[in-house]
Amino acid sequence: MPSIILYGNELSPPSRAAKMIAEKLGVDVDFKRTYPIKGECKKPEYLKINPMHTIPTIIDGPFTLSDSHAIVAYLVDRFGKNDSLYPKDIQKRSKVNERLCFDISLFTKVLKFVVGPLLRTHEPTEELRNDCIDGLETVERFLSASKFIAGDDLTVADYCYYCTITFVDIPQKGVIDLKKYKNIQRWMDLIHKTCPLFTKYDQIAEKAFQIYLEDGPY
Ligand SMILES: N[C@@H](CCC(=O)N[C@@H](CS)C(=O)NCC(=O)O)C(=O)O
Repeated sequence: MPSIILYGNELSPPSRAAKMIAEKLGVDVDFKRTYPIKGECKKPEYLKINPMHTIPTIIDGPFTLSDSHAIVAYLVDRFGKNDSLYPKDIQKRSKVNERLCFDISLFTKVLKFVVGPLLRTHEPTEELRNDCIDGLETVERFLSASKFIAGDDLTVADYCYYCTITFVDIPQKGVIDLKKYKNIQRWMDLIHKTCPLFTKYDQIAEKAFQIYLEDGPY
């Protein structure tokens, strides 16, 4: 079984996406749990491997890579038995890339909305709430045209979006009612039926949040 080092944290949506794809591909992961809020990503030794001071980061032999979107694509190209999660067909792949790029903006909106309640420092403003809703409405439009995020097949984009969108509910369940997004709900049901890892990682995320509540910074 191939193996990589993965710096991440189960509470972090982009880290979960990278970990899920590695597990899906049967890659053996040496998981180095990393705590951004404790300042671990800004330590000189971490900045050497990831100058952007974010998790996730992977190390594959002499090669280091950061940003969950780059990582999930790399893992499929490097270890996938086929290209179904990240198609080689140039138009299909470009559509996946388009959707991965939007997830960066979606995650930023979601993070800004949840970070105050997560750190128990402040409530999100109406503007941050509206930005988050705007991101979800965009995803709702994507899913009105296709079964999955980047077309009619499950791809790496579904893993990234799933981790991002469920983060809306992790620190403040129901504050934005995800149930009213009918296409997102239909898609969530479908991906749970398509890949059991989604249910497994719901539990992993929930457990990480409980540990965070009990032990403080993640
Ligand atoms: N676009 C990046 C975002 C990663 C990100 O913002 N990770 C957060 C944790 S969820 C982090 O490491 N924050 C620490 C920091 O920015 O210093 C990705 O997808 O990997």
